[in-house]
Amino acid sequence: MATDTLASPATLSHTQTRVFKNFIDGEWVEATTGKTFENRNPADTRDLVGIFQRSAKADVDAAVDAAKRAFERWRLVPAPRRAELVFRAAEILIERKEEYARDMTREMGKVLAETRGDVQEAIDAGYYNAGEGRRMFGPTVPSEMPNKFAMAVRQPVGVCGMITPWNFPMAISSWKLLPAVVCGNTCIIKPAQDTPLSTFNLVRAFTDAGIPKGVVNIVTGFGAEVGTPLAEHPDVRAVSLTGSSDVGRIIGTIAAKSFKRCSLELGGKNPMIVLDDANLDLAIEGGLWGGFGTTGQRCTATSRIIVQKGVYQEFVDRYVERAKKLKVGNGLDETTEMGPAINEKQLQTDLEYVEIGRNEGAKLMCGGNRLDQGEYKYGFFMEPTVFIDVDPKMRIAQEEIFGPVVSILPCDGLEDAIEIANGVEYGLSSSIYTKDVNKAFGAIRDLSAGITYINAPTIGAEVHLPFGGTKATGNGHREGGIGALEFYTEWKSVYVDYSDKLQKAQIDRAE
Ligand code: UN1
Repeated sequence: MATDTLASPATLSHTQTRVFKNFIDGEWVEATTGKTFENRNPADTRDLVGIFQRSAKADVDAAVDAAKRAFERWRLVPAPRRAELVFRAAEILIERKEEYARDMTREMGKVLAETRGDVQEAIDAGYYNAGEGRRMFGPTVPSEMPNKFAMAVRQPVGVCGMITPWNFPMAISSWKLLPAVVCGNTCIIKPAQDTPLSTFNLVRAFTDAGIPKGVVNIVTGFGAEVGTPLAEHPDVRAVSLTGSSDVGRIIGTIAAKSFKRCSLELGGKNPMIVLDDANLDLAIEGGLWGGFGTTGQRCTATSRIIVQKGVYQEFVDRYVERAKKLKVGNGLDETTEMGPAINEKQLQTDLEYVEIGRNEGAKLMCGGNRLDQGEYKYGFFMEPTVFIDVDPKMRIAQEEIFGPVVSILPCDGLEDAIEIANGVEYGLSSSIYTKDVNKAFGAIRDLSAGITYINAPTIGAEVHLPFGGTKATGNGHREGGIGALEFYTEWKSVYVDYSDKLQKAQIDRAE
């Protein structure tokens, strides 16, 4: 496959700050607005990670135009060839894993072990989707009539718009881009304004692997200025968003008006149930990882822990003691266990929920404060926070906070726990700790969520299984594995009549 010549994605200004341009039609170009925005390290805002283009509708239009032209060529490249390119991009990511993980920790704050995992998730998605290039299975079925052949094949949808979040800036971009490209679509991606660099890095791997021009395009900027025109564009046939339920409502409504495919991956308020017979050591370990990993900024975060009364006190005592000891700091330090919030606004939201919880009468057992002295001075840090004796109706037990604030709720037993678990508007992930196989299977059946873990917390999805949720978590689509394939392809049913005569379906019935 021919490699397109590409200009450098970043240029050095006189201050040595890297300036990143949009990537449209195989060229790195400035936004038509002439405006830019800064990407700063949330652990230390003195650290300027890069300067990015503040784009507008005209930039989106240029990218869609390029993607539309590229689609006519790309859809004709055999899927196994398209997949080889994705495979090569994954191999490039392996070589650059450490560099890209460090870039990601700098731009979004989570600890290095986790940003390495984020890059690894894109690699996994690369390998999985590359394999899909030789599958893309469809049904071949018998026809009702003699001498007639019937099958259904997958065809690409066309130009796809992708709006991605800051919490998994490479992994979630890869969940969208990689299957879309293997299926023969062309793409415009608008990364979250807090974390555009990791998407650039992913696309760099693509360009270095030899992706033809126009197949993958990046337009950076803000939601209303880039995301909205992208979703509105009549030539964009599919829109995939991972973000908040509020933004999901806006994008879903826009897409519905022009009958676009639309995949929405939204909020969560994920419960972890701990029954009396659970391995408590394991449950405490899991609850800490699920609650405070990524500073609680996962849509799959374990934000509610529902504990049966027989072990409630012991669980609370031990969990809180451990939470207090978590090492908060800059994620580039290998000993740090929890990084900062992504930005000032998110930190303020987290702190507001602490106030809300207090006013609702939940018992604050640890944390609740901003950390702003010494090493924390220039970042958006907060203590790991645990509320106990939380009532299921309280706002801290109902609303997605997206921060290091965990609510612990007591329950009487499995039935009660499931009722509490299901009593929220979201349904992304869920989990139960028990040694009783009957109870585990009961929970698998009855928890209303797209994902259920047994004896593990609510985080840790693998790329080859469907990812998504029920209720307000989305609109029924799934990413990952077969789910992505469903979204990025259209079915075409094909009938081949080799009887040499007119056969009428439903009418000609040989007796
Ligand atoms: C998210 O929570 O926003 O399952 C995505 C996980 C990760 C992906 C999370 N593999 O926790």
